[in-house]
Amino acid sequence: MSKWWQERVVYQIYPRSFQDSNGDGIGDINGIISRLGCLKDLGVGIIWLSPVYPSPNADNGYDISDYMNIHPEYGTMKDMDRLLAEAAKCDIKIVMDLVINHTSDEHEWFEKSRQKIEPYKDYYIWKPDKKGKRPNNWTSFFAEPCWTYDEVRKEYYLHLFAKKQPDLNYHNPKVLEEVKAIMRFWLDKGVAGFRCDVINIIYKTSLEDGKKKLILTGSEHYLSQEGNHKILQELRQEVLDHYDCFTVGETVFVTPEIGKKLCDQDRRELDMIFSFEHMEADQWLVKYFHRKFNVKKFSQSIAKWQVALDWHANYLENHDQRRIVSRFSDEYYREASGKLFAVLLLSLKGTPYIYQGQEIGMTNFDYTSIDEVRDIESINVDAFLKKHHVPKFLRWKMIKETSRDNCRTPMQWSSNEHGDFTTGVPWLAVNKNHIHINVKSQLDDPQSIRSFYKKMIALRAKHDVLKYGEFEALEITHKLFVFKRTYEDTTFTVVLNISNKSLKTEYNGKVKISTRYRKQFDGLLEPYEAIILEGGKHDQ
Ligand code: TEU
Ligand code: CA
Repeated sequence: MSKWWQERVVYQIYPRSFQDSNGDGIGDINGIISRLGCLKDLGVGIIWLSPVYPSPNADNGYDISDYMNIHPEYGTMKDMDRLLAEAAKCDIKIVMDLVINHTSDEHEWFEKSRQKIEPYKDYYIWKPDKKGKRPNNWTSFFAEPCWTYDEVRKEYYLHLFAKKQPDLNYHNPKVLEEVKAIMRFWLDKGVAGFRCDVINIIYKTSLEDGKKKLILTGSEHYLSQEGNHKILQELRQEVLDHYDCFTVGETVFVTPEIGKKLCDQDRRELDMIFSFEHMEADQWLVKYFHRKFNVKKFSQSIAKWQVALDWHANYLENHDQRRIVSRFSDEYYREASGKLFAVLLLSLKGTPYIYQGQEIGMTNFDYTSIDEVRDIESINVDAFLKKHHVPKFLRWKMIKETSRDNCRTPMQWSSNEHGDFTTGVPWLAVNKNHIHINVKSQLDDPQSIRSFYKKMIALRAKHDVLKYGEFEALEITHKLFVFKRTYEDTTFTVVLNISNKSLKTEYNGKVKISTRYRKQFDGLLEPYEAIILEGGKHDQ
């Protein structure tokens, strides 16, 4: 039996950059409410809201100081309740971001923990120094040491991300009880589930030194540990099972084998996960070592995960990734590739996640210096490279290619000043190309990328084969990705030319949907052309 979260399309909102309603330059909840009609029109059925909780914003809300409240920058709890009610009227469900690996160092629990006030004393991972050195040799995700010495408690605390994001201690059962209370609080309000931030690293089995590695030394002690699986099972049984909701896990460094365990409907942990492998097709080891986008690697990893899991969380963009039309294509082919990626995303098996702005083909930022960047990860990396005497032009090249701010520039609603994102000064500059890339101009243009997304979303809604069909890769080359979806007696064959060259293929026939409005396909593909061929089970 299918579930509502398999039928619907998710739209991710990064609240800070979506729509400002009061002119302070920061997107907010009332801004979101004012745009619900637009999302409804697109065909969105679920919104995933990146964090809107009180936060000192060291990592834009992924450092939470109060889980059961709303940051005044974004509005009030009343506004949040209104958002839930208004969204429900549009038949849109809302999923919250659950960030429970760490809190902010300004959370009351941490303030008390550093003073050894019970019951908070062991809510975090504290260790004395090791003969004048840090407690172990682990390294963090954010290019800084992952232990920071606290002058109050006179001990080190662990943080796998920024130093303002201390990791919670899941060896203390009280911490999990707090998490359950937070989840129930939001579920009782009517949220439809959670996107669970870095959810496969919350349980640290030991704090021993790790094997020295180029990245994430120590990760063998916390990546997808048995204790982590147990926690997920407990949250499912004690909390989630009592509501009509779903969870999507952001799981880092997962393999298909671990992914299978996490999503296994008998083990009952998560409903689906985000994997990262397809996002690594333009890097060596880490994203800072950028290399030419490898279409074959990209398509192969998508195919691998499609086959491995019964249900997947499919995405091409989010608030941590760069824009696909700039990254996996050439902006010269923005229109064509924007539509091609819409075909890809919406014809894979699983729940599709669209990131704000993706539906109009927004591009990477147009900044020219690090001074315009706000992303803590970029700022830390720049400082790290500077310390190692990397020259400025090279540092900027690396940051420009990889910064998370590439996708955090404000939403481009119109060609007006600041794209109608705000009437004030935006917290992060709006891309100058909002003059020609914006929602308003695409709304009524049947040829626009947005209209194409709308059409693809409707097509997916109509055809079970796109949602539930078996996936089979037919051909993967350095330019071509062809796969087939089969459900009962229907097949859809998806033919994608992920290159700027014209290509001949052996696949041809009647076209169901095309990025070029073809009815019949003769086997010749234009640059970045995508088509879906409809056929019976025994065709091809
Ligand atoms: O991201 C986890 C994560 O793996 C990222 O830090 C990733 O390594 C990086 O963004 C790649 O550029 C989640 C959130 O999505 C991210 O925004 C947060 O900064 C992070 O967790 C900490 O909460
Ligand atoms: Ca505002």
